[in-house]
Amino acid sequence: MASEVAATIPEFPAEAEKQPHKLERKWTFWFDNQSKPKQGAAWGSSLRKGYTFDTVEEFWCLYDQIFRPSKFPANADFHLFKAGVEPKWEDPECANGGKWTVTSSKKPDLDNMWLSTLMALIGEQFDDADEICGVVASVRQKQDKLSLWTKTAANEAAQMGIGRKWKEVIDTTDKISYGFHDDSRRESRAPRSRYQV
Ligand code: MGP
Repeated sequence: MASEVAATIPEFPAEAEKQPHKLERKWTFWFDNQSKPKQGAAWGSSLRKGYTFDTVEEFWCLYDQIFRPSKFPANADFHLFKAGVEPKWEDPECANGGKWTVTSSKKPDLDNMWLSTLMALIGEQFDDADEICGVVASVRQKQDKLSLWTKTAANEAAQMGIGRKWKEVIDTTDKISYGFHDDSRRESRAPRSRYQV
């Protein structure tokens, strides 16, 4: 009898299966709370580097504990960038880049699109992963937005591929636009649309 029972009980997971699940690369969360801006403070003065992680388990722990945009008041920005890349135009990986942007007037949409994008990034679902810098969720009074930052704005084919894939990931059929950081730098307003998909 005892041996029959033993035969039906599944074996405990092997030691290797208990190891954390390693991601392809390291990622860093950043946070910028501008809800109470200091007068005259330079852009980026409230930008803070959060946690760097490289396992699936750490990702879920961080996501559950902290990084859910809708929990935050307006004028907060959340970022997930490749480790070593700062979410700034000044970073060498971003300097010649740009961003795809999607807007949302509903908080749950922002959270859903944010999570889908995070999973696609850490799961390396973009073919041209080298082109990706990271993603920014911007919580705003009127309209939230999500921006996917890429590296080589002038490479239209690469950006169009990424834009199409991102629309699948966030499950939208709305048109999305791509702007160059260079234009934002020069024009100091939302960049004009260079590509659409
Ligand atoms: P933004 O945050 O990219 O525009 O830049 P957005 O999100 O359309 O505007 P918001 O009001 O909804 O936040 C807004 C302004 O912030 C720019 O015009 C710059 O003055 C400054 N800024 C933004 N970024 C991402 C950078 C950056 O990377 N470097 C520097 N130096 N300034 C920046």
